[in-house]
Amino acid sequence: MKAYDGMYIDGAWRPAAGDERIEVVNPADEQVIATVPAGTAQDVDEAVRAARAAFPGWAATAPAERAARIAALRDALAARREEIAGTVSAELGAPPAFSRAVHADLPVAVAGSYAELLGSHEFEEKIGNSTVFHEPVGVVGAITPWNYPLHQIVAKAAPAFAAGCTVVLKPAEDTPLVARLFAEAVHEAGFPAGVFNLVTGRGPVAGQALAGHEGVDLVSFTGSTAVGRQIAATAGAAVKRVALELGGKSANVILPGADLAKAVNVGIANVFSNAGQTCSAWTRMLVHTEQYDEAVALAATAAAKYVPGGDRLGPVVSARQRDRVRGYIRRGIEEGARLVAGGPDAPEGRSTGYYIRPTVFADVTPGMTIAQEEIFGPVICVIRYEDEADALRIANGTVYGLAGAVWAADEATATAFARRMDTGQVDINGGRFNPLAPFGGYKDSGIGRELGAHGLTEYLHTKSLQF
Ligand code: TXE
Repeated sequence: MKAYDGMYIDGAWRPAAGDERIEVVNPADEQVIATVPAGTAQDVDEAVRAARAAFPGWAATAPAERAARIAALRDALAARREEIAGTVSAELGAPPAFSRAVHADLPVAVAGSYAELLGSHEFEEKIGNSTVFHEPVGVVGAITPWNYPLHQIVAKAAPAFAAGCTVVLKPAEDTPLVARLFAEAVHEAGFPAGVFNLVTGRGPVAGQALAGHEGVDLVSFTGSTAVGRQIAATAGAAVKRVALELGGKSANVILPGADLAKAVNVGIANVFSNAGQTCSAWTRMLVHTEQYDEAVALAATAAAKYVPGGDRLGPVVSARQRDRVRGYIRRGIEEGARLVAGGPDAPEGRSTGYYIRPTVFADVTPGMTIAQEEIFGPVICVIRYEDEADALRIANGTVYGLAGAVWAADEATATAFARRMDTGQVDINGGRFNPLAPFGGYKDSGIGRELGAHGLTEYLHTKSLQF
């Protein structure tokens, strides 16, 4: 077990103000693998001061200089691929192949996209007799979750750096170790002191202090809708910018005429990867009544390939999340859904570790708790629909609107349906992930967009000069 010291503030590791520590647990074997300091309001205050002091200098740099630093950060992250993947596997429990391909490589792609984008992004435009300048908003307070721990950090820090903002990060208490690696990479990339600062700590202490700090101009939060609401209320009262990426309950709509086997198999992989801990996961599979039984059988077969502790399915992050997910599975059974795979008990041979049996529910009706609330585990609900209008009503019938998928015989049919979905992004017939496409939610799934040029805009003010 390793005891890590210090917070990364003003370009150096310095001792935390208090003595309290956070234990980092490996969810695969429940062993404590490390401890990190639990930051206090004092640590947050020091970090915000450093970020404020660094802001004017960083805001004044040429975009090409910021691009060079972000490119160096991308390279420093890429050079740490194995260390990052190993760390995320240890603190989140993700299988090694997924840790490399997604947890380590996706942030490299996102950082790279901002280095590139700065080559062409216009921070100035002419509108009639006005010149409009796009200027950095100032100090960003970034609060991130544990599910894609490094990606969530880079999706905030890279566009903030690109815009000319400085950052104070409070990462999730379950996964602070990869955040420390990120700070090392920032340091190595040669960012000026204070442009990036890291305070590890608990949400209600360090997180709350950061969200409410008067020296923070924008709070960017990814996490639960409940905490997001609190943060938005605090930010609103202070007339502070806020960006929120919250939960989801996305629909995978399989229209008649689609390739059913492909739609079900890709849909299962989408939900069960990362042990179901993906906010954009397509956790409701909507199938036409005539294909329903076939789809349920295909889903059960596909789910059987996910063996807890195997190379595709790790544990969930914590005992708390395990209990939460199992609670939802029990609730589904109580409310009358039909269990066709998995269940609430510990998987065979896995009494240690926070493992969940990959679970497929059939005969789920749209009003059931498991069809409405975000479960955040390897659990999928297969829901029957009668016609397209019914499918659309069900797809739009939750408080969330983050992502989704539509499968149809042709792209035009799928696109027409997707345009009527109240959701931020939809994959058409298994469309490929695009790191430049805006990502974010409608309804209770959030405010604002991350990634690409839209993500950069979140961190910019506009100022117009009239001539
Ligand atoms: O989230 P929290 P939790 C959803 C998912 C999951 C549920 C609970 O459904 O089952 O949320 O997860 C910090 N002031 N998502 O409890 O608490 C906290 O320290 C300021 C979806 O882990 O929202 C962490 O850094 N900050 C999601 C971050 O908020 C506070 C990803 C997220 O933790 C705070 C994660 C406070 N009062 C969970 N309280 C997604 N959208 O991807 C906590 N935090």
